[in-house]
Amino acid sequence: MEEIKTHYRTCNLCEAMCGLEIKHQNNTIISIKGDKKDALSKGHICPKATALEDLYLDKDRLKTPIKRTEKGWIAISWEAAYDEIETELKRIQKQYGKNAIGSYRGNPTVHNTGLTLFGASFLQSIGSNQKYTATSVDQLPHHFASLMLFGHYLLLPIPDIDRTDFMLIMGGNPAVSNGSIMTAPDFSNRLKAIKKRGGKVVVIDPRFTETSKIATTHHFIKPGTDALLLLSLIHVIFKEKLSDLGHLEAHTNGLETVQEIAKNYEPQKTAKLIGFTSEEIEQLARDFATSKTAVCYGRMGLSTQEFGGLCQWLVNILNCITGNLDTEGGALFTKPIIDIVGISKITGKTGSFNTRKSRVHKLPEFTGEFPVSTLADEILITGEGQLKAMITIAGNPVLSTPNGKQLEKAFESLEYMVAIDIYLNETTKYANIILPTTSGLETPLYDLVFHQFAIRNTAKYSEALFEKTEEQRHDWEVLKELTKRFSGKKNPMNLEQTLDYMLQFSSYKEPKLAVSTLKEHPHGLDFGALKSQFPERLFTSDKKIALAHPLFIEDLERLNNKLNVWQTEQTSEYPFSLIGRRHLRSNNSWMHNSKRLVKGKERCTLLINSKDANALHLKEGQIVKVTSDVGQVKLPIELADTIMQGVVSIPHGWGHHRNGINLEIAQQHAGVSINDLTNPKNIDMLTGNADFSGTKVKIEGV
Ligand SMILES: Nc1nc2c(c(=O)[nH]1)N[C@H]1C(S)=C(S)[C@@H](COP(=O)(O)OP(=O)(O)OC[C@H]3O[C@@H](n4cnc5c(=O)[nH]c(N)nc54)[C@H](O)[C@@H]3O)O[C@H]1N2
Ligand SMILES: Nc1nc2c(c(=O)[nH]1)N[C@H]1C(S)=C(S)[C@@H](COP(=O)(O)OP(=O)(O)OC[C@H]3O[C@@H](n4cnc5c(=O)[nH]c(N)nc54)[C@H](O)[C@@H]3O)O[C@H]1N2
Ligand code: SF4
Ligand SMILES: [Mo]
Repeated sequence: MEEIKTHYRTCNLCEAMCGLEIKHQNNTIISIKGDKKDALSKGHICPKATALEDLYLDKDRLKTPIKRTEKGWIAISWEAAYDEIETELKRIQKQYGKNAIGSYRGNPTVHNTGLTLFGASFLQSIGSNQKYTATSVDQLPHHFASLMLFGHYLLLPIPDIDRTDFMLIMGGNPAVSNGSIMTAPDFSNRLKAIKKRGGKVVVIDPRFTETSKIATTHHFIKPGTDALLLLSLIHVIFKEKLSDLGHLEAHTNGLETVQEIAKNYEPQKTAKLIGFTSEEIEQLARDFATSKTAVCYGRMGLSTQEFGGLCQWLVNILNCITGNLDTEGGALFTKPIIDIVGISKITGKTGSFNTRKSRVHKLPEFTGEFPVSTLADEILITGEGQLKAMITIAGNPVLSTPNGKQLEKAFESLEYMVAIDIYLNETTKYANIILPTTSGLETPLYDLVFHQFAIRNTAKYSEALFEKTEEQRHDWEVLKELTKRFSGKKNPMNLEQTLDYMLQFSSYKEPKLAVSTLKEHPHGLDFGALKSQFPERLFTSDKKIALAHPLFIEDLERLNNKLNVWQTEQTSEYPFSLIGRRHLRSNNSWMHNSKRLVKGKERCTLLINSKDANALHLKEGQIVKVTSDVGQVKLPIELADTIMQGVVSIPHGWGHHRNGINLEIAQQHAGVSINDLTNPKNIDMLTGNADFSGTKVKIEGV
């Protein structure tokens, strides 16, 4: 019997980067607990951490390549898989051109070092400009706003939650999601600490969420109207002369323009449409602006709406004009040891917009990718430039992007498809070959992305806990081999060498940074709280913040037109607004195969206000039919007063009843997919991001 050993690593399931302490013996896990000495998380974990064991042991998780044949899926060797993929994709390139191969990269791409580091060069070797990612069903408006305002799409403001006196949370539920574009492990206690030091937390959300429960105040808001609320808050701040840019006074452009346009949004005009009173808006504006420090944080619910781009712009404006941008207690910018933003001084990759348009719907490119809402049409609609093959990497777009059913048809029609994924699921079942990679505890991890979004500058490298088996490959090994086959060039570096190479550019010199140094610090290294970095850190050519970028100003016309529509809104065939919700024991679509995470009360329910349910004569637990303009699902209802009247909610990532998948436990808890109702035509026309917060639906008892 081997002695019991302790392994320290970072959990890679969500953005919180919690440190784990794992006791193990003879390749068996004895316990997974929070690492109290972790530089960032100080012992916090959530229930998903222990599911890393389930992921490791999951019998359904793939270990060797599989190929779809007429007689079903068969295991094949790595060599045979690479050979076939090379032959088939090169055939397609020859016949239709390089742009006939599309790619979609999903959320775990940014949670796995190998996928983050080696994915881009693989796609470069394929040479297609048809790239898609989960960004355009998530945070694209954040990147868009940062590119326009600060000149770099990754220069994202992070709320300084540990020092702020006032936090305004719009469209985020970090008590459950554990924070996003705000790596803040143990968010709930950090929030409670704001209140303990005499500060306030205000949540604005169509649902009284788990975050609302621990906040000071919660306000309902009509889905999709946040841009109006933000404009009205800004209106009041200017009108009452509460604005003060502090140290950024001399480093902005366009302040007068913003001030001028805000004049049009007096609360008396907007309040009713938003679901507030004008007094409430005025009070909120005053509270925010007069607080010693304050920060507005707008997340998913603000990005995935019709005016997502305007929302994220206005969040920055609100912080900036109250002296809370780039300041302690406000929103700050990080400086991680591997500084992807800083490195762009060398690479020049600061982001791009609208350098070309998508073929079918003429949607703008953003930093090399097109909005995923247009993917199905790019495959289904014939013509020059049509997609004939797809590569998916760690993504499940059938469940996670609008109108999953249409995407299924599209995938079915492809000539060839490859999936780099660990499961045979709703998306990968359409692949000809699935290439599985090591996952979770079998992988080394340096969080390239989330150190960039964390509330403190820390650094940590985790070694793999378990050796991969003979048959398994790491994601970076798979990507390297494929890259070699398509580029003809061999990359001499492995994962650690690549990280070492990047660490040479670090601005931190003490201690001298290399993977070996990081290995000596298994609990991570702390480089302190975030600091003010403007104007030096700005990437705009004049080193000023472009407060009134013309793209935003022009887009206001769209909002104003909508304002008129809202003012005259008649009764509709689809009277309810459908929003999503997350659960602490779910992780998008792919963690439902863990028994300990899915057990208990059914979670994929339609949440409806009891008054609305009464009016429709619906009873708790009853099955209802939910219909939108693209589809229909049936599921049980759950009555609650925590959701605004006229709004209903279904969590995303479910719908495992589809044929041909191999996820035994998930199939027993199938649920339905909200994205069988969402419409890819609903997008934020400014940024191209999907707009699924507030999908119009009707509800009938069955
Ligand atoms: N209606 C609605 N739709 C939404 C959302 C919503 O709130 N409402 N949320 C959106 C958001 S924020 C996001 S990020 C997207 C997520 O959208 P996706 O990224 O498309 O979906 P995931 O469910 O994260 O799927 C992850 C895939 O990666 C695979 N995988 C997991 N770990 C690994 C690994 O280590 N290696 C490899 N190779 N593969 C792995 C899984 O098997 C799964 O197939 O969904 C979006 N869709
Ligand atoms: N447990 C768990 N954690 C996760 C994930 C998970 O699936 N499960 N997913 C991870 C991922 S990929 C991401 S991107 C993050 C997302 O992290 P968050 O942004 O915190 O995500 P949500 O919990 O979806 O919160 C969105 C909130 O917006 C509200 N909302 C909807 N429409 C509107 C609107 O029009 N206006 C306003 N003001 N609010 C609105 C919703 O009610 C919801 O409370 O979470 C990550 N963490
Ligand atoms: S909060 Fe996120 S990082 Fe922390 S243990 Fe849970 S899933 Fe892992
Ligand atoms: Mo996400």
